[in-house]
Amino acid sequence: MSTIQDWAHALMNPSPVGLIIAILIALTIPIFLHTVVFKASGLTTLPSILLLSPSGSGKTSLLTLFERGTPASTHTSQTPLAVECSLPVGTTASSDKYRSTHDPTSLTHKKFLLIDTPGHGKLRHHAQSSITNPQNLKGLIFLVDSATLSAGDEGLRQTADYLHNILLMLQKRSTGSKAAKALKDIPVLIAANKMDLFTALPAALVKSSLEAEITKVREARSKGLLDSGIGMEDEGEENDDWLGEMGSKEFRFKQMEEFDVSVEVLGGNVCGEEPKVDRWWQWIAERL
Ligand SMILES: Nc1nc2c(ncn2[C@@H]2O[C@H](COP(=O)(O)OP(=O)(O)OP(=O)(O)O)[C@@H](O)[C@H]2O)c(=O)[nH]1
Ligand SMILES: [Mg+2]
Repeated sequence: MSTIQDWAHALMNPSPVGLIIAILIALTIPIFLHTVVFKASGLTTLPSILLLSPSGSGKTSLLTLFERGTPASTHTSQTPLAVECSLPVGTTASSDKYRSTHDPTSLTHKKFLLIDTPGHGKLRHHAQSSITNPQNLKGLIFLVDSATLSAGDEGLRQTADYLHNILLMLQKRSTGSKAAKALKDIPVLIAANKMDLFTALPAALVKSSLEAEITKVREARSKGLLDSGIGMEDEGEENDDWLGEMGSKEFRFKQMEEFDVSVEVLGGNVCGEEPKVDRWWQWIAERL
């Protein structure tokens, strides 16, 4: 009987050690929960948009325009570059769509990270590693120089080649492992740049010539694989490298929807008398 009473006394009496332990627990649990939950939700990094394209199509110019309001003169980039940008006045991020206009948070503009990558053939691994290890990646902007995309142009072939590889990477992500699938699908904007030049193709034509050229790239790739004997013994392997709908004659960007990759083509220009980039801003805003 007395032992029970002793226990009860010990429990009820304020002891300094018990007090300190209680205070420590009360203070550390919220901090611990905050770090664990916050890290897991990925909110520690800003939403980011990745810029990529062959060299000279205007990525760095676009980055400086978005950051400062005017495009600066540029040199061929050799390293990736990330800058913090905020949506311009008048565009609302889709995640803020239901906020009241009087909400003070809507006065501070939605921030995001714009990542420029080098377009040179030997430096494209930077862009590719950003896709395979995305950090809160919300979208991909593939910039093209609309003035170099006429039929038979070397620029068209190179652009289609790079775009084919990027789309294939995205397609493989969506058909790949469960972990890759759990990552959010990454939408693609094909920004048809340099519309100020009179030799530039209109956006609709940029789209159709890229589709036609990717059809050729896709065919050449699958022939190359067959000739080299890769994938002969294993049908499944070979099919993995076919972009878009299996067995389709012509490649269409629409075929990417099957893999949850949306592709949109919008025209604009970074340089020239007056930059025209509002539709690209709108596209970004809808993804944030
Ligand atoms: N006329 C015209 N020229 C442009 C436009 N956008 C970019 N340029 C020019 O295109 C050239 C190449 O631009 P960059 O921004 O350096 O190209 P980049 O894509 O960063 O190239 P890399 O860094 O080599 O991958 C520059 O001389 C720009 O002035 C545009 O809308 N219209
Ligand atoms: Mg550059």
